[in-house]
Amino acid sequence: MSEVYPVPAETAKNALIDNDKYNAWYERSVKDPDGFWGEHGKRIDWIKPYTKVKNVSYSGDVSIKWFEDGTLNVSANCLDRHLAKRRDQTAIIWEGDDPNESAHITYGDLHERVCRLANAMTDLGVKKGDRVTIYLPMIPEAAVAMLACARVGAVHSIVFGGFSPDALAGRIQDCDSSLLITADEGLRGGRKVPLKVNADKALETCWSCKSVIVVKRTGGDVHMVTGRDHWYHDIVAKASPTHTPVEMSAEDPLFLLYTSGSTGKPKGVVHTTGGYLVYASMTHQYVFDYHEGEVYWCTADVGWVTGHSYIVYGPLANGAITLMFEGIPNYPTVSRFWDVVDKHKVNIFYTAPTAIRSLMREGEEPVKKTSRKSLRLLGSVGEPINPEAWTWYHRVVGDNRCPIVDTWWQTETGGILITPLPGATALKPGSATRPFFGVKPVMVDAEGKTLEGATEGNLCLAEPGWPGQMRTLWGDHDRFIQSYFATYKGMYFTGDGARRDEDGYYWITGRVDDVINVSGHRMGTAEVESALVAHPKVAEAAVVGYPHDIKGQGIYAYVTLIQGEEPSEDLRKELVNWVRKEIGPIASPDLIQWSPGLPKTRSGKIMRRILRKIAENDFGSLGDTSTLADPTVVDDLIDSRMNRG
Ligand code: 6R9
Repeated sequence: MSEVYPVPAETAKNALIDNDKYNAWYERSVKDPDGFWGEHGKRIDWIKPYTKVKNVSYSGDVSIKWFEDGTLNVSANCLDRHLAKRRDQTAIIWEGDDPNESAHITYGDLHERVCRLANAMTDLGVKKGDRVTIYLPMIPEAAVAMLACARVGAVHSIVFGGFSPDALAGRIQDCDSSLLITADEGLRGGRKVPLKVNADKALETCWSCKSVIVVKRTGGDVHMVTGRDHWYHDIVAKASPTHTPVEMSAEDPLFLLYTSGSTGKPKGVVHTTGGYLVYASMTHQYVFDYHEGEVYWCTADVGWVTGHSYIVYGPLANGAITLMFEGIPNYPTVSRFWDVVDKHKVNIFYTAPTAIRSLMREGEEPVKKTSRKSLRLLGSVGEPINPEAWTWYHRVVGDNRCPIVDTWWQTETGGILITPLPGATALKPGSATRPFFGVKPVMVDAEGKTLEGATEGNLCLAEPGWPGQMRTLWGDHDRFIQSYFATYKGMYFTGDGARRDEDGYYWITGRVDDVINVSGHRMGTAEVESALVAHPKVAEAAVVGYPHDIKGQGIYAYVTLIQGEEPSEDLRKELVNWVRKEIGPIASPDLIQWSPGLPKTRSGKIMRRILRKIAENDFGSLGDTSTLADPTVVDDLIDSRMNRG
């Protein structure tokens, strides 16, 4: 039995939703989705109100539509509608990498900046439906660029600033972006990131991209291509500060975001306008129990879905104060997070387990020497949080006072799906607890049989569903159906395994497909493999995850060299750097094992189950190895395994 943390009295006093309300709302949301979402859809402003609410089918061709005959503009919802009341209220608190740099941007300022960029983009020929790739550091211009796209009806695709030129190029090409918005350089932990240099390299192979807008962040020397490249500050200075938002249909795409799947090619997840915004704003309000005037900080990067829904769209749709942080948790010191909390009087703090674990390693003193008395609620996202990290977060960071919302969701789901609500849910360390409104988790076994009661299995989601769900994969609806709706008929398969306990609480156990989760970043093992085999000395590679103290999972690569090549320390380093260059630093293998042979079935399939076990240093229970073409390979691999911890 795990320890239970009841709702603290202080939280219960002001909470938006208590347990009775949760139960009543949940029941209605799954029994009468049209009634429930028909009401809650009104939390945002519509140009033309919807008359239809839900039109969803998880079978056949799979079609997901919400509020389909309504029209709206997301930027108007995040900005214009707040101006009467909040023109002078802070929208974004920006905290720079350098602790001496920060800024407050009001709703009025933000509105003007977005209008100017929207006009400048229009002058560059960007129209409704065009794709715009954003490759920016964590600076306010990133939010401005997103909202300017939404304002003119362009579909943004943000590429994380840590990705390589090749990864950026692939994502620009896949959606034929006509505009790229980037910066001269990024700044993280005192180090410069050569964004414009990377962008120039990427654009050598991107014919669709006709214009580049460059934000001056560091003032570093960059090459500007005449006719193609424009300084952000020049074009916005010339642009008009007012702009009429473009009327969009609820089901027009708002953004796409590439994420890793179990094959090599990243998937372009498509989110649309109306349902996404309703869901992002509603979850932001209720999961974080957001109250007027509170300072809310999500430490994610806008390059990930968490940054989209919970730094920009959810909070701004709610007229909240959202903090945007350019830096990293351990620069200039390991107290940085808590210094920022004190500096800006942060009330709600949302981060990833990997950050907690890395700070936990530094001991309590760097936390305890800060006040943190403004904190009221903590959040976690990105990977399972181990109970040890959870209790440290609760005790040391939250001084036993702040509830923790462990929020489970995915790029594909647009918003949080399984989570505690602070005023309603008793917490169990390590459990994401219960479903949000409209979300119907179903546990199935490998054969697709539905499992009832306390059980363990694969996590699927059944109808009715929630309006923030992805609609398709960019340009590949078949892959969308195959990836998510083909494994278990009539249900969305999450790719995660889970346990449901006797109280109906969910415990996410991690991915059951070939996706690994490294420091909360999703990585397809196939992506790392294809980067490795692209190296001229590599014949074959197999990549699996293994338990890692800080990162959650580390990347373990088995590499077979081509005939005549000898393993060496230099080659190992070369391969690590190669993968960094091909994909980005987040994909660097932690351990590389030289493998003269890989365990294969007689039909030539690599038996990953065995490779996973060896990487986990758990080779006592390899299971059935009788189908192996050459069972002696396994003994060799065990003998030279890299993880003996
Ligand atoms: C939001 C985000 C999605 C995958 C997901 C799961 C893991 C996310 C989690 C969690 C356990 C949580 N995950 N939150 N696992 N507990 N609270 O992270 O999206 O980058 O698409 O990753 O992350 O495995 O399937 P994304």
